[in-house]
Amino acid sequence: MRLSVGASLTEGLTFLVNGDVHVNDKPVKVGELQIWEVSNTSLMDHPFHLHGFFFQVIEENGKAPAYMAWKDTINLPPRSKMKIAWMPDNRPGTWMYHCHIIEHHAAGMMGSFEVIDGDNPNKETIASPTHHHHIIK
Ligand SMILES: [Cu+2]
Repeated sequence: MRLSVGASLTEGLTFLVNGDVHVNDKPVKVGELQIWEVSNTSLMDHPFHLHGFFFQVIEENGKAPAYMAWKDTINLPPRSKMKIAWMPDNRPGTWMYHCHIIEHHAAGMMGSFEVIDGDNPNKETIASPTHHHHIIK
């Protein structure tokens, strides 16, 4: 996912996820490891916050982090990139992530996605990790 800041004639700055505001992201499946790449291409900090789940940063700007820890928020400094891993446990429904700066969140720097029930008979059984690219410009 790409967090970015755009210029808007009417509103000054807009705060974007993947070039858009209030994004509807792809669904994820219960029990399927998520590897997300979150990048900040803007010149300001954006603390990335995932609702309801804890993740581990597995890469910081292409390097292994100094230590592993469970987090639900990480700050993305200007022009930085993090790879995070997390596991959707069995709490299907609509979840969201957003910039933890309330003004950025309110201006649209957020996304929502469905966690799909693993026991649903319509579920596809795919074991490979899903890879989302999220860029913050
Ligand atoms: Cu922000």
